[in-house]
Amino acid sequence: VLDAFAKVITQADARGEYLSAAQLDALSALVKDGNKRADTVNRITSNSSAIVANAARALFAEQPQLIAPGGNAYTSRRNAACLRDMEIILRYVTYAIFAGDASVLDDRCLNGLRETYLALGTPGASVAVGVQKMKDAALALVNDPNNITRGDCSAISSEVASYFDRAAAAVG
Ligand code: PEB
Repeated sequence: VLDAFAKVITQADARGEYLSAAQLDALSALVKDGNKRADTVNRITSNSSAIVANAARALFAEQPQLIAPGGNAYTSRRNAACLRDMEIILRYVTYAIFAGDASVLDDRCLNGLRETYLALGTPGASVAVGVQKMKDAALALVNDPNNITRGDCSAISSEVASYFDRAAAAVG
């Protein structure tokens, strides 16, 4: 598991080089905007149950075959497993946001997930739709107009979006 600092240091060390000016600038920007990152993680984390439940409800409304007899999320056991999976993915996305790096998401959540879903007969494309719905909810929180401090959240927004997109692409 790497964070944004460890990633850059690992890369520089592999070449036996000092950190470049561009790398130092990028890491300094990360520190400067650290409150946006922490606030983002805090907002998503404290709304995680609603994010997961709403995304799953919307997914099942759009794809009712999932919860109909024979569907992969049919029976309360499988329905619960589906909600649990969405919760796991969201949790790893929040770790990646805080770390500023996707490696924790890749290594501990997405690695092998496509194959797991193939083996289970779980439709990965549907999971990807659920992840996109969580993304929309998360971005709405990040860009909440009732921000305590109004500021430019475009960089953190696109970074947040990229982790959800990465999760969706890994299974979809
Ligand atoms: C991945 N999901 C399931 C299983 C595993 C995962 C390993 C099998 C074991 C179990 O049931 O617990 N586990 C999960 C994950 C990590 C992990 C992400 C990462 C660290 O350790 N079914 C649908 C929807 C979708 C869904 C599209 C959006 O129709 C999910 C939710 N996952 C789903 C379902 C099962 C499952 C298991 C329904 C149960 C399938 C079954 O038992 O037949």
